[in-house]
Formats: sequence, C-alpha cells, structure tokens
Amino acid sequence: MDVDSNTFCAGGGVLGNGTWVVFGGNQPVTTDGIAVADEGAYHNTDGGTAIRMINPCDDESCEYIQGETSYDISSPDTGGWLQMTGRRWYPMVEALEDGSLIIIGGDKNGGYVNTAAQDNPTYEFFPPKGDGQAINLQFLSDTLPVNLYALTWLMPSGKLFMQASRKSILYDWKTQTTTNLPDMPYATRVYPASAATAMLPLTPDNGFTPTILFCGGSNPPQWGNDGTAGYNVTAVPTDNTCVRISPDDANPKYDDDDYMFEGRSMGQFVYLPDGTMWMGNGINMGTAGYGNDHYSVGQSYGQDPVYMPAIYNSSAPLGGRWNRTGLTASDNERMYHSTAILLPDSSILISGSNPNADFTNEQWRSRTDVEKWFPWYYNETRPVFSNPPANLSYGGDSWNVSLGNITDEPTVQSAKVVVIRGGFNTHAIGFGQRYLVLNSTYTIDMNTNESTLHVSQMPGDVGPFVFQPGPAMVFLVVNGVPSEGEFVMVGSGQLGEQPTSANSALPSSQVVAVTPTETASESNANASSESSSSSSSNTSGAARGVIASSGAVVGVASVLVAVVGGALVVF
Ligand SMILES: [Cu+2]
Repeated sequence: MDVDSNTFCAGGGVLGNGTWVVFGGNQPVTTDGIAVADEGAYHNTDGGTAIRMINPCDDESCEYIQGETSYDISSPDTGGWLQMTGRRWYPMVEALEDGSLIIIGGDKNGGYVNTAAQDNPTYEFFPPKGDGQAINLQFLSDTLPVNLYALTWLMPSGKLFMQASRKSILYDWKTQTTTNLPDMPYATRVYPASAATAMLPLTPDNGFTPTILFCGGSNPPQWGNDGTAGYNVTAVPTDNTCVRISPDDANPKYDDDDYMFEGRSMGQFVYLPDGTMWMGNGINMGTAGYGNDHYSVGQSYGQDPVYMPAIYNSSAPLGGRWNRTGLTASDNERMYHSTAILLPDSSILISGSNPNADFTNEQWRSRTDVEKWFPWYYNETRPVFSNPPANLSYGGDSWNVSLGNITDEPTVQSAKVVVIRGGFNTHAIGFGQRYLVLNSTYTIDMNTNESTLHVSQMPGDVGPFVFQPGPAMVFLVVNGVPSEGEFVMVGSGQLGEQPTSANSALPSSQVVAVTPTETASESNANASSESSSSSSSNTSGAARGVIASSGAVVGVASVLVAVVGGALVVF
C-alpha cells in the first residue's frame, strides 16, 4: 500500500460511504528534511495538494487511490479530481452531516507556526461542492500565526465550532456567517501548543448535546515564525488547565473543569468503551515542533516526556474526574509525531514519536515501535454481543440484544450499547473521534432467567450532525466491561442527505416476575438471586508493553493511523 506523495503533516477523515481520505502534507524532501523539487532519496512526490483514498477491503487487495486518478468520474456530483485547490500542510478535516468532508486551512510549505505569506486561509469540500473552488474564511487570517490544524467540530445546529489562537467561533458554512464566541482562557490549545481535545461522550442523559473539552497546551511569551520558535521554548512549562464549552448553548462559555495532574502538551484523548477517556503521550516542557536551535533538545522543541497516562471521567462529579488508579508509566516517550487509537479489543495502540527533521537515534530519537495499553477490564470476562447490527439508521425501529442469563437488576441497568468512531489520529488530534451511547431499556424475565436490552437506533433528529455517517465500532458494555467491538455502518452507507425519522418508543424497563402455571414448573428461578457478574467498576491493573518493533522507517515520519474495517491503516 504505497503512498506516492509526502503525507508528512497531513489531515484526514472518513467519508459517509466508508472511504478513508488523507489530505495535503509536505513538499518532497530528501535526507535531513531538505525540500527537493524531484523525488529525492525518499521517493516521495509533492503532498501539498494531494488527496489519497482507501476503500477498506477484506482480502489485502487494498491500494491507495491517488495522483490524478478521478474520484468517481461517472458520478458528476462527486467531483473528478484528486488534487485540492491549494497547498495544505496541517489542514483540519471534519465530516459534515451528508458524509462529505470539509478541509480547512493549512499553510503552503510548513513551519513552526504559520505566516501571512504561507497561509492558505480557505476551506474546500471533498467531494467538491458547488464550483469546487476554495472559500475564504476570515477566522483563519484572524488567528495567525497559530491557526494550523484549527480545531473544528460539527454542531447540531449545522454550524462548525472552531477554535484557534485564543479565538472561538461558530461558522455557518451554508450561509458563510460567523458568530464570535468567548476567547479561550489560560492557554493556546491548537498546534504547536497542542492541547488534548475531545467531544465528551454523547448520551441520552445529556440529550446528545456536544461539549468540547480542552486540556493542556501552552502559554508562551511569543510565537516565532515559520522558521523558528525564536526563544527558548523548551524552558516554558506546559499548561495543566482543562476547560469545557457547549458551543450550541444560548450563551456558550468556557467553564473550568478539573485540571490535570501535570501540565501537558501533545496529550491525546482516546475514548474507552466504558465511557471514560484515556489521556496519554506528550510532554511537560515546551511545545510541538522542532528546529536546529541552541535551545532545542537535539532538535526537539519539547522535553520532559509525560510517561504516565491518566483517565478522565466526564460524568464524575467536579473534583473527581481524573484518576490514575492502578495505572503504570510507560517506558517509552511519545512526543511530537506520536499517536494513539482505540482497537476493537478495547486496548489502545500507541505509536511513533519523532521531533526531528529525519530519522535519528539521537535524543529525542525517532521511535519506530508501537505499544499497546490495556485497560482495567481487558482480562475480565467480556460480555458477548451476540447479534451486533451491521447498520444503524438515524431514527427508526429499536432492536434487541440478549444479555443471556444475567438477571441481577443493577447489572442489567448498567448495560449499554455504545458507538465509537476512533477517527483519524495524528499530532495528538483525533479527527472525527466520537462516542455515543444509544438509548436503551431492558426486560428481565424471571420465568426464563434471561434479560433483553431494547436499543434505539442513532438519534433521528440530531444524529447526522453529532455522529456523522460512516463506519464506527459498536460495543455492548455491562458493568463497564465491553464486548469485542464490531464494525457497523452508521447512516445509509452513501454520501448525501441522510434519511432520518423519529426513534420508535422503547418498551418500559421491567422485571417480569415468575408466573405460577398449571404445568409443573421446573423453574429453579430464585427471584432474589444475585448474579455472579463482576461488580468491580473502578480502574485497577493496567499494563503496557512494547509488542512490535518495525525496522521500516521513512525519511520523515509523522504517524497517522485509523482503524479501518477491523484493520489498522498507517498512512
Ligand atoms: Cu507534523
């Protein structure tokens, strides 16, 4: 699966039909990251305007669709080219409610921060919309020089919540109108400050209302330019604050959340199926980026790696949202150009780290290994998800999941089906990462000693806006312990306006008592029996270890990963 063009510092996402797309990146480079006009030592072509696609397959026949290849020339409304309108290094990518992608900003040739001369203050769509031309976005010019990977999430209103520099807006791309929101407090969160960011889990209890969490980043005295930080960036402590905002509220504002145990830049959030969020990777001093400066550590603009992960629980009371119970530190620094993603077995795959212009074994070295992080429930007896759906619609009829012979009501009450999109992960950002709990009720039948979970489809009203169409994983979670994740297609599996309907009403939760019958009851039901299910719900042991070490390395590697149809794809 060779990629021709340089994907260094690209963005990406998944279309509503399941095709993964990688946008932009770097010009061709040769050794030491030196730009060249031709293919150079690393045989990469110009990635600045490149688009590459993968259609998942089961038979190892997948190849990138790239270069000048048409996307779908037979379908006039899907465009006809695989090049963007302009160069985009560090572009943001977000999915829209029709399963298309919006590609936002970036600069032309890369650098520590953006400059007006390098800036591409526009966005475009893939597949292209309208005349396919780029559209100016003033917010990108207003947030120079820290507007790269401008953090963006689609809201139920159809507007895009965007955050870069210290500014925040809601942007209605359909009318091209901007609503200013409050400034970001305490720290810069976008690259190269690189806070950990995530949309909190969408649940029936919060009405599937998006709330965005920002943790860490940096508040340096200045920002340099595209060539250099221009000051001793490695001596600047990272930020430890966390703030949340619900951008579609009537009067959205940033509220303090529990602060982290330490300051962190390039921390990354990964949803765990139990509804908590893993935070790992990153550094305690400095920022993302690198340069050959006297204050660099090797070439790195960051130092003091944070080896300890932490767990954030958005539904815990304020003051108790972070914990490290049972966690252990990694032996491996994961600094600039590292990444992490949830796997179907509910462990997290962590990889990369290279704050350098090329491969090096000097500090901080280029890491070519990957490791797995195992959550507390990894070796617990897992629930069996006996009939996972292949598709979830936006609204419509509910469906049933057998919980087998679990009849303990608190255990049955704890059961839920969650839908997780791991997203496209790079540079400590989970592009398109989503977590949604499907509405459900239950029936405990003491006659049969069996229980059933009645599960709604995706929310019919806001569904395509809060959890855009496309592939995701579903997990059955009982007492916090998840089943294996199974892949599901959310929405129609096609690009375009998604069919939506009202969600059918769920039956009320009930316990069906044993009914005396004329026939001799062979029932040995014990209505008061306690099930033998595990009730441990707090974090306990967790282990990590390096599981693989790849000898292969490309010249300048930033690691971009997505879990695609059960297989891990490294772009
Ligand atoms: Cu990068």
